[in-house]
Amino acid sequence: MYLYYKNINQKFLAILLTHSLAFFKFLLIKHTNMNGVQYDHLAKILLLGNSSVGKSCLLLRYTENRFNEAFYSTIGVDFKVRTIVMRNKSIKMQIWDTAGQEKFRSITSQYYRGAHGIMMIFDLTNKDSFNDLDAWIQEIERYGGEKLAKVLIGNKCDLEDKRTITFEEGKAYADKLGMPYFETSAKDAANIDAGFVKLAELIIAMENRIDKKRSIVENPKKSSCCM
Ligand SMILES: Nc1nc2c(ncn2[C@@H]2O[C@H](COP(=O)(O)OP(=O)(O)O)[C@@H](O)[C@H]2O)c(=O)[nH]1
Ligand SMILES: [Mg+2]
Repeated sequence: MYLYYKNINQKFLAILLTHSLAFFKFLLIKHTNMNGVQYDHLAKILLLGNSSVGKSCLLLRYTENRFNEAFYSTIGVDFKVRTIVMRNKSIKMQIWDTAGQEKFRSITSQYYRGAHGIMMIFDLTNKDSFNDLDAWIQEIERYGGEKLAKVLIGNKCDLEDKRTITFEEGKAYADKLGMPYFETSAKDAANIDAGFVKLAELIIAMENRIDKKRSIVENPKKSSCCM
């Protein structure tokens, strides 16, 4: 009789152990990327803006701390990754550079799929790139919807004597659309981290808001109304 109970207990312990291991593995898979590095959030970020505003240079500076003097057209779709830690949470940023000719109408809706944030970039020395922002914003609203976090970047602030857009003009445009505004230089590595960190903060805040809304829909509070 004693042996019988001992066997049952062992079986129970074995089952418990197997299930615990499976649960642990599930947790690990959920928060682990393909290289085995853990992260708490994954954010798909798109760099948008006219050709030659400095998108590829900003990406290179932010992910590899390098700068390229030569202009080369991005061939195909390209993304780089950088993981940062904010308030004890790691955020893996998957940052996408636009493919080929960055004319706003040539970017397909496919590119926006699954995106969490947009870095909208213009060149402080090129008025056209600033004037085209309206068309870009329309495109983002059409394909990306309202759930996207956005920041506006005026790049090449090192070229102060060639500047054609003032800080006030850039800031007023961003304020009108409710976007944070940063002036950066990929060449001098100025203010780039601040722009990406702000975008990551907005993405997390937006995710938290969506999670909260979802939990309210899934667990609605019982009405206190009397019958
Ligand atoms: N002075 C200066 N030149 C920059 C800066 N960022 C990019 N460039 C130059 O602008 C050109 C276009 O940059 P690129 O990143 O290829 O533009 P993209 O078409 O938007 O990807 C290149 O010659 C870069 O060296 C910057 O912050 N300052
Ligand atoms: Mg490029």
